[in-house]
Amino acid sequence: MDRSSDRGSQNEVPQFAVVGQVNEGKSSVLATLVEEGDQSKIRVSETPGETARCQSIGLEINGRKVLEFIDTPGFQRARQALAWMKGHHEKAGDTRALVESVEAFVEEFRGTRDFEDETRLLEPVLGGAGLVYVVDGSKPVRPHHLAEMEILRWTGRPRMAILNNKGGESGGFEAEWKKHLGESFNLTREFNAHRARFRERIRLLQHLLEIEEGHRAVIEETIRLLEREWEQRRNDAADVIVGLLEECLTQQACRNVSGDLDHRRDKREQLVEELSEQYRQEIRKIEQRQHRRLLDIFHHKQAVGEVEGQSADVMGDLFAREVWQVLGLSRGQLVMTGVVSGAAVGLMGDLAIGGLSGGIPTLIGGAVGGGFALWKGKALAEIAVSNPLSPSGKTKLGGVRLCAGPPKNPNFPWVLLDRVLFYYEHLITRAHGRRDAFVIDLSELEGGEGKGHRGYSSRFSSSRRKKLGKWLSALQPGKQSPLAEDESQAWQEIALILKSLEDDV
Ligand SMILES: Nc1nc2c(ncn2[C@@H]2O[C@H](COP(=O)(O)OP(=O)(O)OP(=O)(O)O)[C@@H](O)[C@H]2O)c(=O)[nH]1
Ligand SMILES: [Mg+2]
Repeated sequence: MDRSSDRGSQNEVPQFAVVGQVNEGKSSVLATLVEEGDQSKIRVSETPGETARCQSIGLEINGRKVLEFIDTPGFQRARQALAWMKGHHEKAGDTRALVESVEAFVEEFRGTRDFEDETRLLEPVLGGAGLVYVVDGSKPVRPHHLAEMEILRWTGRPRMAILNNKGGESGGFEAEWKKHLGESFNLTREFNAHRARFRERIRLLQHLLEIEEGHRAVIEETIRLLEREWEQRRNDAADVIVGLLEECLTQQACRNVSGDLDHRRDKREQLVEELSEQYRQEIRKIEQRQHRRLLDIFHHKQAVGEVEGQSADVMGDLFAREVWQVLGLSRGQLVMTGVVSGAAVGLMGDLAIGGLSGGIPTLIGGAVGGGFALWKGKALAEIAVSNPLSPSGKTKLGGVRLCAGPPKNPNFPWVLLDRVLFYYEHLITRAHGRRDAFVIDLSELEGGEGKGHRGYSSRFSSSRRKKLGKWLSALQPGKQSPLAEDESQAWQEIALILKSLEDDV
């Protein structure tokens, strides 16, 4: 067994064993650190003893393993194990190195049932891995913890301790823990398996560097690569968001119908409702598909359950009235931004001249009442149904071509943008060690003081709203694509927004 501390030439991947008392959150800490949300790859469970064997988990960047962690079974009988080691050490006349008693212990009990977990977890440590000791700082220090710390100290390996506060904000035992850990570990740091984010992951890797000087070059390179890869993810996410808005704002659901429709009001209404629903379904699908791409970018594919091959809905319905009440811009902001989309072009024009002036020839569905009153209550997300082919509304065969979409409410692009930003923020703040369902509850926004719009867009600076607005206004069904310059400026704004969300959290 090679246990030399300078183990590993430059080519070798640094190895760290994650150890600790059973059920303290070792596997969860590791899953968060290496971003592994797949339960079949790293098992996390409330049942103690879930990790029964050592398992090697690589931290991979661009398909290359840069660090190796070993998830280990938890200590179950640390006090008895330490007693055996102490006895062995005394028998040897106290002159041998402490680690020799740890080695003798593993030799003695390997393959037996007496100290199955202890021998398994100590093997990689004696094999040369650095040590990451995980404790739950929300619970008090117990005698078996002291025995674990003592055994780990005896191994002589570089070691750091992690306080994973399972109980939430502050368990009140951190000070006590730090005192004890300070005596046996080179370094003690807090890292929460359920709340740690990108920056904290990077910081933890930097700490590994402090205890494993021998691997400085590899770890520094790893941190650089991770930083670069994170930036790439943000850029990819900006692409997805631009794509989502472009696709949704230019989408319509169309159908050719017979020409006598003008005389059949009930049939017309039914058709308008069918087309509107078809349009809503298509938009929901686009939104879900693009959200899913974000899940992939942030390695969270496993966080969303599948229902018959479709990802389960994590955000509630896009067209729900409540969503439109809290997301998007206020009336005043909309007017100032001058953003109009699709059918709202006409309505906004009417608003500008103080009310509806003879209606809009292309609109045949729903009431076309006065201005913003249209977008209250149920009608908040009402879909415009239009005939884009000819002013007369006739197709060549004497039929009529009806198209549904987008919603009349000019807040549509901003609602879409706010939703995807919420999604993004939840994604980047979700730790991979969590195994509960990924749910975003927009009703959280409904609480608090006062009413009104509480999404991100209503808090943008007016110059940001204008830049985005210019691009969004050009995105309309059947219209030419926006100017490349406007699109590129919008992309940059979105990338900046994403960056600021990372800094805020
Ligand atoms: N709330 C909360 N729960 C946590 C945290 N870390 C771990 N848990 C929970 O604690 C339980 C045990 O977590 P594991 O990661 O499986 O612990 P382990 O130390 O690997 O357990 P064994 O492999 O059985 O020794 C699971 O139910 C986790 O979801 C945390 O930071 N916060
Ligand atoms: Mg485990």
